[in-house]
Amino acid sequence: MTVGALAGCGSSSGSSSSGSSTAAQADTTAADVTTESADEAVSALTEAGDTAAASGDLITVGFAQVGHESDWRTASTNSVQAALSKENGIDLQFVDCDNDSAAQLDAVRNFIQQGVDYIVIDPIVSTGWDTVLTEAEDADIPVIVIDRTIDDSDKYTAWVGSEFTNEGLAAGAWLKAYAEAKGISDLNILEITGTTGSSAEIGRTKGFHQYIDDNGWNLLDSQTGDFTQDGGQQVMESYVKSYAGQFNVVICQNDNEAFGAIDAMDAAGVSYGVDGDVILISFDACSAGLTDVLAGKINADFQCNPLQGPDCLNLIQKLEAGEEVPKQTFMAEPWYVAEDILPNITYTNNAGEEVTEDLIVVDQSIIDADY
Ligand code: GYE
Repeated sequence: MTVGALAGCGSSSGSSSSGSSTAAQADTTAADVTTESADEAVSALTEAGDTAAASGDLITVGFAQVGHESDWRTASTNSVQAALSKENGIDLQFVDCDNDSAAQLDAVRNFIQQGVDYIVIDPIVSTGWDTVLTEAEDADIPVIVIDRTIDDSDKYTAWVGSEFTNEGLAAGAWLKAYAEAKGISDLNILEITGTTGSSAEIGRTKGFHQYIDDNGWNLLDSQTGDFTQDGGQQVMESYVKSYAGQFNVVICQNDNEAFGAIDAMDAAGVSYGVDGDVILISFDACSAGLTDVLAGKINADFQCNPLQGPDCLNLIQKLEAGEEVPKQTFMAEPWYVAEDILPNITYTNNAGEEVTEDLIVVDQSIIDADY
């Protein structure tokens, strides 16, 4: 790719043409180099030229990732890193924000300062974004949001992710139908939520609570496990003490929390899953989660697809080509269950449409193909 093409690539995306500015920067660096011998001068110039060529050929992307709190997150990071690769023409800067919202804002500001071509954000929390997104807009850097949503600003180019409220609604619809099929009339529920203020937590809670409210189910308690195994275990350890013998449903907002809850229930001698006293519900459906579904430990697992890397690449390529991109892209996600009792569930989704969706009984081939 030539510098001319690079300038084109910058302008077609509406971003600053950082490809050519990188080359210009390298020239300056080369000109500024002070060396003691002609050989050193030549080698310094060559190095600077190589650097310009190497980075100038690539589209620069900064990715501010949530952290590394779960299996889901690992799959998400791997997917983005595999798609936004040098082979695909992208120089990716990856920042793990370790679930720290302030660090995530800093990472994005740092990308803006560097003048990257694109910024990808998986927002830890859904609010507090308008100022930094305005800064990115002023710098002409398109922002692609993946997975979790930004709810207090529309100053981003595109978002790709999941409809979290539908995940919660589907969990509620499944629990209602499952309890009816099993002849269970009283539902006493303990909830372990995800990171407070994340759109994944907000949507799953909203959807599931609609079923709690509409059906008069008893929500004994709801506390955050921060989407981690440790968090899930700690909350469940306190639940088994405070609510011993009083609960028959545990809903964890991700698989890692469910693994922690399983350890705590095992230690307390509480039986759960297909043959147990407690119905265990989870979200994510990562391969370790589905392994527990197959083993009958988790009754139902509502998938949230973390493989957004290819969509992200596709969006960048379209923007590079000057094409319009959709503001929102939703991932397709199936619902997984342990028992072959209900073929499907019907519910009114977050868009107000009545939908009937299949329930898939997990087998080993599904786990092998999973992330
Ligand atoms: O469910 C959880 C992760 O944002 C959808 O974050 C994602 C959630 C996912 O840590 O495992």
